[in-house]
Amino acid sequence: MADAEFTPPKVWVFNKENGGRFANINRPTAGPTHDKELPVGKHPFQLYSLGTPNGQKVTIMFEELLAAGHPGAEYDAWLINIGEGDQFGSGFVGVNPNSKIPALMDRSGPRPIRVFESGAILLHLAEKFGAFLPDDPAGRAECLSWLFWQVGSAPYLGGGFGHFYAYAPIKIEYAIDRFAMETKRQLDVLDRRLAESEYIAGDQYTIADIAIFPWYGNMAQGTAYEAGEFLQVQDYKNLQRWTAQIAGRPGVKRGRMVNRVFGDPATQLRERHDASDFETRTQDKLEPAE
Ligand SMILES: N[C@@H](CCC(=O)N[C@@H](CS)C(=O)NCC(=O)O)C(=O)O
Repeated sequence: MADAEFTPPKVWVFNKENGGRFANINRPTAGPTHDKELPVGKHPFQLYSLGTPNGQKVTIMFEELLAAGHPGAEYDAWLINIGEGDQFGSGFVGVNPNSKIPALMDRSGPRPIRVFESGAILLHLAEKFGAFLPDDPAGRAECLSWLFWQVGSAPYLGGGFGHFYAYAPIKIEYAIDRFAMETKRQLDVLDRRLAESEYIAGDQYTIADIAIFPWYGNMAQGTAYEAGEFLQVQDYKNLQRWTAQIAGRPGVKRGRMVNRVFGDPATQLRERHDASDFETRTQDKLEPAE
């Protein structure tokens, strides 16, 4: 097999035409590629994002905060099209030097505060509103442990399993086996935890659930990378119970729609600038079918 015989050269060379699904946006350098200011709307929070699992964590958090009675959590959600390279515009890089969605400007105080990394954004908002983060030391430690578990684990699921199973230009048995095994191990970690407690961090719904659901709930529903059958996700009964429970929450249903650019047009609210947008500005209403 040609891959097994590959000998790395002395010095790695960037091959733009590697044939992978995201070859057009991947590059080995950071920093902006062009000047572009970011728009600013009327609300205290300005979110620059896209409805991928990492993006959904933050839109679910905002919708849950609003549903829980925190009107100060009103937000504008602007669309960042990562396929077109919007994440490399100078304004976006100013908010997130790592050029990845989601990125947040908190304009609720005297000076704007930038926050990047979805886990940091969830923690920032939880602390700001005193919501979805237990305040007793043991509950807080459990919640943060699972939050950081998610941030550290999901790259094996997405960048590892998802990339080699669904996006790589060639199917490499070694890579798919390695990351399928790790993904199943992670699903088992969650399944065992959810046999012990209703929610991830205990008996309360927290930012740990909000972080974990968009990745592992999508996986449990079989929608991520269309790998439900391959990974036999229905076997994880406690994870399935929790997934159905979280998916039914009104804030989660709304949060999953924001900045979404795929699927049923009625589920796509590409930009969100007002609570009423869910009724009036979904894609089926903006571009009705002929
Ligand atoms: N660790 C980051 C990961 C963010 C991330 O990987 N974002 C992806 C979309 S899900 C992205 O913006 N990719 C664009 C790129 O890599 O150029 C977080 O949790 O916020």
